[in-house]
Amino acid sequence: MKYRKRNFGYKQRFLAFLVWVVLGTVVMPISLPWMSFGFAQTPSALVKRIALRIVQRKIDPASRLIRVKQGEALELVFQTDEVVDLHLHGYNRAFRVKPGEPAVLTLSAHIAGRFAIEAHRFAGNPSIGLKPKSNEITLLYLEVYPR
Ligand SMILES: [Cu+2]
Repeated sequence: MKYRKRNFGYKQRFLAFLVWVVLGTVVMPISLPWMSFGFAQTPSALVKRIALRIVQRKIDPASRLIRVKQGEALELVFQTDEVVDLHLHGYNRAFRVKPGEPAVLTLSAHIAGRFAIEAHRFAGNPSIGLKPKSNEITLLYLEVYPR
């Protein structure tokens, strides 16, 4: 009887070890990315992300007017074919965008109104026939509607 009991205990410990191995190698690696994905998804789902591409000193006509509601969280992702200094009026945000390096302007649209996003300086890009230029050019408008 004593021998049987000891044998049963060994089997139990072996089963517990198997469960531990299965949890560690299969269940946790599968569930952890899903858990973190869930946490990351909650705040980013509330952010309005808008891609904006500057080509030959212009924004695509369909994207020249951004309309949002006051209080909305925005991510304006700029791409460009030459180095350009941008300025969002009203919110007074100035930033530089370089080719091959998307620049993200994060913004909480708390001020209602119509605001120009201007290019203050283009650095030029000889490979596509662009000379440096320092005029202020309005590329697009951001319209923030009151709640
Ligand atoms: Cu400006």
